[in-house]
Amino acid sequence: MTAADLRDAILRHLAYELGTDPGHATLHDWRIALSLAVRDRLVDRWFAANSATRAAQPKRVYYLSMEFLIGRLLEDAIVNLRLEDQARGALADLGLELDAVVQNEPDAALGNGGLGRLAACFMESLATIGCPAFGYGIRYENGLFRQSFQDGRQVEEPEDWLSQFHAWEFERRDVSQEIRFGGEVTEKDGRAVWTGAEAVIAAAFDTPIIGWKGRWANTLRLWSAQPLHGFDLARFNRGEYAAAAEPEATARTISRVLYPDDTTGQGKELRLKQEYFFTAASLRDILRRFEEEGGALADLPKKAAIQLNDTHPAIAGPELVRLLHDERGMALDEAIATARGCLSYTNHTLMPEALERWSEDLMTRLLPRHMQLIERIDEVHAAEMPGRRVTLREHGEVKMGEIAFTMAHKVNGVSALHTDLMKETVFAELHRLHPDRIVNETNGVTPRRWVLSANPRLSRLITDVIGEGWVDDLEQLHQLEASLSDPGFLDAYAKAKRENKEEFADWLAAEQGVRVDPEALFDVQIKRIHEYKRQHLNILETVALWREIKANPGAGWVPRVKIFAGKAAPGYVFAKEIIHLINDVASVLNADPVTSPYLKVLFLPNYNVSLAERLIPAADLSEQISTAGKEASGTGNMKFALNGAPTIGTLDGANVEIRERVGARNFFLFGMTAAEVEARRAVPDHARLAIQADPRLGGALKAISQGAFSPKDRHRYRGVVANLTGQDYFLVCSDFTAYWDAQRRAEAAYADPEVWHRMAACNTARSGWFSSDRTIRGYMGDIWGTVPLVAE
Ligand code: NBG
Repeated sequence: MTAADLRDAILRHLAYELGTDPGHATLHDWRIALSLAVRDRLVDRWFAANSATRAAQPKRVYYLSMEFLIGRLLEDAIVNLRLEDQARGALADLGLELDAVVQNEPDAALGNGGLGRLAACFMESLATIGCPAFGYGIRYENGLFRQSFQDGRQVEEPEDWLSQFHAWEFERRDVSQEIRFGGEVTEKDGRAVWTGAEAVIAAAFDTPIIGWKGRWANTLRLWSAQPLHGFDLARFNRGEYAAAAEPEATARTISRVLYPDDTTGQGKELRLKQEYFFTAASLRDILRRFEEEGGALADLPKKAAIQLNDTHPAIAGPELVRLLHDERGMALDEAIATARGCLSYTNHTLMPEALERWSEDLMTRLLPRHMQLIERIDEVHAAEMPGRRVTLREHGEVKMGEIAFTMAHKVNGVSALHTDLMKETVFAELHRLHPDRIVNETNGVTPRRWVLSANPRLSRLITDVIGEGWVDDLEQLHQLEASLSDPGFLDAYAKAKRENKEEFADWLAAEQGVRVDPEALFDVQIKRIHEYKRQHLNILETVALWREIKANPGAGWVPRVKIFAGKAAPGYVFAKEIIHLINDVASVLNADPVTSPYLKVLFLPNYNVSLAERLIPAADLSEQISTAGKEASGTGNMKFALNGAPTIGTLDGANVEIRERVGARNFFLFGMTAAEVEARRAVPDHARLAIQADPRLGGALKAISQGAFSPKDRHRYRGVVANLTGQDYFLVCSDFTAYWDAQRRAEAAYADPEVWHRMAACNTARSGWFSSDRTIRGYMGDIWGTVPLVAE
């Protein structure tokens, strides 16, 4: 396809799909027209992959996930179809710039954090590798909330990404499932019959996901909840308009928002309904496909690898048993074994409170048959494993982590450390019973999005030096090793980073009205706000540094911009206070004429994939400072390393593996290990001891508690300070001094450009292992037993 062909296709779509002529087209219209023109090419590849799959009838992968944080899709499609030059040329002919058009697309906010972004990277890698796969999830109308700040406080607004035409999905009116809740279980001819009382329709919307060079494409199928019967005409005619629309409103609630506040009973019920809704619809879809291909039910595990992304779809175990046993008459033991042969489960957190538990009351009310089956599965498991202590229910609650584990043939952690800790902590007893079940698959990220398209300057440089094979064989980055002592290469590397920083600074000035100096060290912490991730450790160090600079402004400080971004869960009060504190500190510091040339603080609102793509290539220093043992893996850490931002971090999650690979000299390590954390917690008064030992920490806490950053409301941070000086469960105080020292080491390195750029380039050259292609190959070999196909 030439640029002229693409231009003609754009004009055709503009006229015949949008009904607009070029004289009246807005940026939005051009973006849709371009998307449709690119989509045409993508659909051809999609059909080719689908027909190859139909012909081969291979084992397919089904990735069930509550989140798919896919972000923008147009650029991905253009890059993977290698249409970049054509798109630039076509748009130039039309007087437009590709970047502006691409950035007009809203992010698909169908996820929250690492778990959802991992699912998106996996979908792209599956397509690049040519592994036949479906992603299954929910088509949230409003996704995750949109974040803004009011007087420094987080405000949540509904995300309306679907209010615009979404060019990448196809509604499948012929594919839908009826999903039921509640009701009762009766018996007929010795079989349980569940008659659900409430019903909704799960309607399918398909998005093609294209791999590198368009070699393969898979489907992301998202379910939307719709009412069984449209609206109630009789009530409408009686003038009860709102009541007439009620069934529709109630049904739509299920696919409205991601993670509705579940601190209330209603919120919990809605969440469980969402989980069952998409899991049940997906399993039926999988069985339908299998049955159409005419296999014997016992062979299901040969044809379907169903991956549960965290516990959200854990109800898949009991549901699949129900579909096989109740609805298809397979013996219970066999149904359990067959389901287990298909299912595998990824654990993404060791935080016990994050492993889902549902009250038996709620389960019995919403899913009465599943509750019975969970009891039966528990009995069967107990019979298989004499002497077992673990149960699937406890204290009136159903334990979804244990159900997922028991019903899976493989369970994986997402980094080496996390997998070891899983064996020792949350799943110790289950691991003892099933010593071969837990495996590790360290996370990865797709280099197409996170290097090639996010960082074109660096990508060009890499390709100039080693050719473009690295794009789908990221270990080839090792070939850069030979250039690490070449001053010409390091200069070019530094120049690319410098230009990325300038571009980011320009964007900041234009979009946020903030000026930063691209010479300064860009120190970046972007991720969900959580106490274990310790954004408050970072801001405490910032306050301490500010006080030092103020006391001694002429001491040759290395200018630094601290950049934060991230959302706090709407019900997580403490996380919201951390956001407020960072914003308050920023107001004071940025207005301080003495210190602001050396130290600025920014909290960018509404963190999303697009912001990460903009910021990571411009970052100098990557903040990965969680309390050791708490961050399962991290994937942002990998993106920073690949893009040449060394890590300041603890020995947690995948940081451990990053440090092993990039080399200890190219990583600013600090803090306690997971084992030391446990020991430290046992020391009475650990926070007070740490504060006494480090006057900088004491001074920073005092400034905050005396209202230095909240002069009109001096006690605003009393709670935060009390937490830190009291229990300090996440050991912010105990790690403070080590963190402070590591920051000074980072500064000293940054002050010597030669040292710094070499260190940064080492991070790029040695991070090739963190490709999600490598991760997916691991799942294919260790868990799924699937092989790639080739499309004609
Ligand atoms: C997150 C972990 C991260 C990890 C991602 C992807 C959840 C529940 N877990 O450390 O916190 O990188 O999962 O595995 O979102």
